[in-house]
Amino acid sequence: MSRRPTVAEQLARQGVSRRAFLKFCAAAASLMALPPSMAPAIAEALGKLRRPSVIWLSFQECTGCTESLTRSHTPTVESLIFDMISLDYHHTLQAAAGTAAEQAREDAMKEAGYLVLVDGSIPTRDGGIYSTIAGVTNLQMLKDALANAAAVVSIGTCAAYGGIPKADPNPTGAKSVQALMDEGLVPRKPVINVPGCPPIPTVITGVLAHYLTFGEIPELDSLGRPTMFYGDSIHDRCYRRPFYDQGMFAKTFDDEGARKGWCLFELGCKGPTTHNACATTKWNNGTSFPIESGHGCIGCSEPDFWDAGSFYTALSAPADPLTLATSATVAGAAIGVGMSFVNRAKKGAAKSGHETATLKDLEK
Ligand code: FSX
Repeated sequence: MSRRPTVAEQLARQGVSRRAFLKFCAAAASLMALPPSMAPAIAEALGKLRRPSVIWLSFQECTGCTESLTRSHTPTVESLIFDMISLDYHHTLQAAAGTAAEQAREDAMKEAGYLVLVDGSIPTRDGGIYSTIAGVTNLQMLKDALANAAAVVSIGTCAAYGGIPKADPNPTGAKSVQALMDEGLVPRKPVINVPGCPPIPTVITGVLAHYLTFGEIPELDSLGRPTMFYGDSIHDRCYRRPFYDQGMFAKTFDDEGARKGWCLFELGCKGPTTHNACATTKWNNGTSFPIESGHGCIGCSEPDFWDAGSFYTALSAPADPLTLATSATVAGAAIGVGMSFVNRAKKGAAKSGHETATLKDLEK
């Protein structure tokens, strides 16, 4: 097998200048929440790195994760990152098809130490027959791919926690990658969960950049998510938070409060119990995120978000014990909820319903 080029060699072949590479490293440092002064060290590490082989397996999913990734604008950090790995197999993006594609996957697995990226959950009922590729069940394909893998990145909530395919009644017996390892159905390897339905493209590439640069799994939270991107709740970083703290809530999606950008908590926003980087990294090249577009967070980066009740029913309180135990800021948010209700009680304006009169009362 021919020697894989280093990242520096690969970029030079593509005409990427040293200056552009350093700029990229500064952006990568920022992505990984590191100071810009780390850029030269990142450049040195990445420059010497041989492009690792990556096998991307897509199982039971909607292709939203790949769609998300391809919604990047070139030239971007995302596209550069993908020049840094050897993406040897990806159902949607690969040029090869049929036997040639499957041969590429098998060839990539001959050299140990590759990275496996998985999107989609894995059906297990009836021997896993509900999703097959080239006649091979997803379960068997994952089992084979993990045998010589260095680590696996579960891209999207389906791969990380089962996601929508696992939602009640889960007809295919869908499971996450981690669940299969815990049950001994596939080889155990280090797992990084990058949930979101779909995940933010910058988060996917940021996690890959970290793994490539440091050669190790980043710090993870108790749900296997990198704390650099999932350490804060949406609520912690939400620009509408000052309204929440003052008890100023939109009551409908088109009332006066909604028009003024007030907090969407009472319209069902799951920001206080959801950990992700949407409020800081944002979407569409940093343009916006759902709350900025006027809709509450649906909590898509949390396990079982689809079965957790209506997206439009308010959380009674940020009561998730895990959240409360691990996030002092969210504990502060709980106090914020209490304060907001006290404020409203004081003002005698805590009427339920949809009329803007309540909002006017609040402003008295
Ligand atoms: Fe799941 Fe991804 Fe949601 Fe869709 O691959 S996380 S259904 S955006 O596509 O897996």
